[in-house]
Amino acid sequence: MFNNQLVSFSGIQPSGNLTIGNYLGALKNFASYSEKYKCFYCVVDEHAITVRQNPADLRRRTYETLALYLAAGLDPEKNTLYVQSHVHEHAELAWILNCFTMFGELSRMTQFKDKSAKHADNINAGLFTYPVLMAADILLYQTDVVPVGIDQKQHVEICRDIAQRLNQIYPDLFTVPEPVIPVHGQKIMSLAEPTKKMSKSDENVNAVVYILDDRDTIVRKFRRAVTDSDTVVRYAEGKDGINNLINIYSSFTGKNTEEIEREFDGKGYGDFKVAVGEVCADALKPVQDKYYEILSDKPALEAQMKKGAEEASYVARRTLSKVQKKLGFVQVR
Ligand code: ATP
Ligand code: LTN
Repeated sequence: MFNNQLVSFSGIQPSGNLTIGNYLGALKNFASYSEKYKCFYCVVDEHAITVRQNPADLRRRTYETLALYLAAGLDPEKNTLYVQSHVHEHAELAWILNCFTMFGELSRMTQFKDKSAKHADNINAGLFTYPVLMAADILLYQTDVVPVGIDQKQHVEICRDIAQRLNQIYPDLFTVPEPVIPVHGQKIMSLAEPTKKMSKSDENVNAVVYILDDRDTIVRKFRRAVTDSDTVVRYAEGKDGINNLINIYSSFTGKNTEEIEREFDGKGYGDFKVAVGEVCADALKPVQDKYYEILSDKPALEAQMKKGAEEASYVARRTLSKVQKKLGFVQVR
């Protein structure tokens, strides 16, 4: 809660071009909280450096990710939109939370295991304590709900464990947050290997549909999507490719599985793939148009970042100060 309002918090790493997985699993849902919640949406650049980043790319993507937040319909008057490294309280609270997080529990995080396998030459301490910084992000704002894709559920759960642990020692320190995971967009799979999550860091560009892909590219990628040898559009166990396309179609149109199966009754996979590509391209077009307009005005984006950081800092400072006081740090301000 913040000033008697429920709080929504989420973040996206500026670690690559955003995909329709990021859009359907997270970004698209952020705006739905704007009316009822106090919303904080952050570009988590400090999380991104747990994997090596080229500085020029990181800088450019930080602007681009913020521009996509705005283009996806997040009104900066109703939402606090900012960059994580602009609010130093995130890193400070993360240190404190590190001292209340166990080596064993961090060792069980599946994202750590996956990323360590993928970046075997750079298994750094930041990659290991990544969930602690994420817990700091969330807890600093006394967050009630965290809209994320299902891959982040385990991280929100460890954040809850950390909050509850501290609350037991220092009563009423933190709000314990809940993850909010969309039904159909919770895990969009790769178009080339539908048992794998669609990821912005995938090297195969044909496996991934980017939010900024043009119409022809989107339709072509869906046409080439890997499916099985069946022809009937039906959601069924083991049909990972077609299930993924049904989920994507459902997320973009709001139609449920039965409606979709009925709509494509008697039509083959080919027609369905083109239809998925078209609804995806239609839904992304307004976001893309707005994005290019926003990105063309860098000073305005920077002013936006500054305003967001000031708003976020105000709340973050209050929580950090409360934590420091309860822990026994001397405050002389
Ligand atoms: P990376 O490939 O760099 O690890 P990512 O594509 O997994 O990145 P993140 O920045 O880690 O993206 O995720 C931002 C948000 O998007 C998170 O809430 C995450 O759960 C969601 N998300 C990412 N990929 C998908 C996906 N394929 N389906 C649904 N949600 C997703
Ligand atoms: N870990 C997330 C990004 C992230 C986040 C957060 C999401 C960082 N801090 C706080 C929700 C709340 C990811 O990898 N997708």
